[in-house]
Amino acid sequence: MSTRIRSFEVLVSAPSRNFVTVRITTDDGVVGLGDATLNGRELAVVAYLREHVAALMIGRDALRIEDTWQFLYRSAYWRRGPVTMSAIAAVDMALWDITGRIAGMPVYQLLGGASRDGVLCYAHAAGNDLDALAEAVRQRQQEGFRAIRLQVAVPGMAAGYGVQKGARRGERYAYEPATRAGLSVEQGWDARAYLSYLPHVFEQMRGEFGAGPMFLHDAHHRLTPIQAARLGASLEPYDLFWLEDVTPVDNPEALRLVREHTTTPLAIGEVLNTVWDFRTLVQEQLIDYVRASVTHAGGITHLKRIFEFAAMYQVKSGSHGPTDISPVGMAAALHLDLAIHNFGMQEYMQHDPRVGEVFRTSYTFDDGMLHPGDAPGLGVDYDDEAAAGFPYAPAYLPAARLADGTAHEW
Ligand code: GCO
Ligand code: MG
Repeated sequence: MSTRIRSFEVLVSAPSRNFVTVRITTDDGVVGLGDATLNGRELAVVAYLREHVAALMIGRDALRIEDTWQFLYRSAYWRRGPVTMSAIAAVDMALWDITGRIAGMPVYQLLGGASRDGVLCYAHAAGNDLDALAEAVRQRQQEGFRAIRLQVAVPGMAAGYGVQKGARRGERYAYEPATRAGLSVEQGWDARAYLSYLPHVFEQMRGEFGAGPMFLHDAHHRLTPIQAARLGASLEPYDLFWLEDVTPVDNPEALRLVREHTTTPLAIGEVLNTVWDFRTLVQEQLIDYVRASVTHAGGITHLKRIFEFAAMYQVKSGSHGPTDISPVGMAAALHLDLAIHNFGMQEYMQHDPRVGEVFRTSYTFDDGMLHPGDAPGLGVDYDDEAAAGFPYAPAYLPAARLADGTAHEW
């Protein structure tokens, strides 16, 4: 048996949106997949992998997962950042996949086995007004979701985060931020209007749906720390499962102020990539959920490290799972979610059906919970023929501006 790496491919396809996939094959023909999709900056990671990683991987032992992670991280010399950490993540996932396939076991078994029966996940509900939002919530509940993220357009504001222009009511795929229609679409932002409207939104939704469903909300880095503190405090009566990305996390100390003013649970981290980025947030217990993704935070090996670090401080996991994480990244997250002790919640935005033509998955959804399945490895296969029908096309994330034209966090 030879577990040496024979080929290293970087595949780009766009079934409804762009995905970057690493495929590693051993001498014996065992194949492993990894997700390297960095929304809106996809080709930077492709170049990193093709030009700077591929040659280093040929001939290495695919079973040396930890050593490969350390080698790629340390030998790059330059530290951290989304491009590097997504590239390393994809290689790491592919090696776990290969190891699982050789062992004949799902990856979660290699990670210590299942710590729970399934993975609690939340869906998105978005609406252009409160009626549309309520309809979306009802639909998600009918689909079986117990936890739902609520986003709504704010009256008087050109666009509300999380709602796509022209989205049909209740539409499951209503939110796909990356647009192919030319360059970045610009949206308006008005924090005063948002802050006074949001408590009313949650009051209405609790009134309509009662105390049962778990509700979440994402402020997408748009508030200053004191605005974030006010939002958290004003939403306390509505019992949020978490309030996400209330303020930009370039400055983690800013969360101290937010924390002093509210007991609404806080989740942060989808733009962070390493355990070091989480140090202040976790050690000072400034957040309740680590929102990093397996795709952008160094793969299974490194995200596990981040979650275990967080566990020491009673901080739980909250893996990022938007549509810009491919089914390979999603599967990797689910194996990890099932195995770790301090699991909190998994985001499950659900891909467009075309994604399933390229990526054949084994994970299942039932009664509000996901399960990675018991296929060996990650349980995902890539269909080259189908992928050929969905070529890459540049796509951009939106941008936001204040009413006077000032550039703002989107
Ligand atoms: C989330 C997110 C995403 C991001 C997207 C950016 O909580 O799911 O905020 O939807 O905007 O992943 O690429
Ligand atoms: Mg988010």
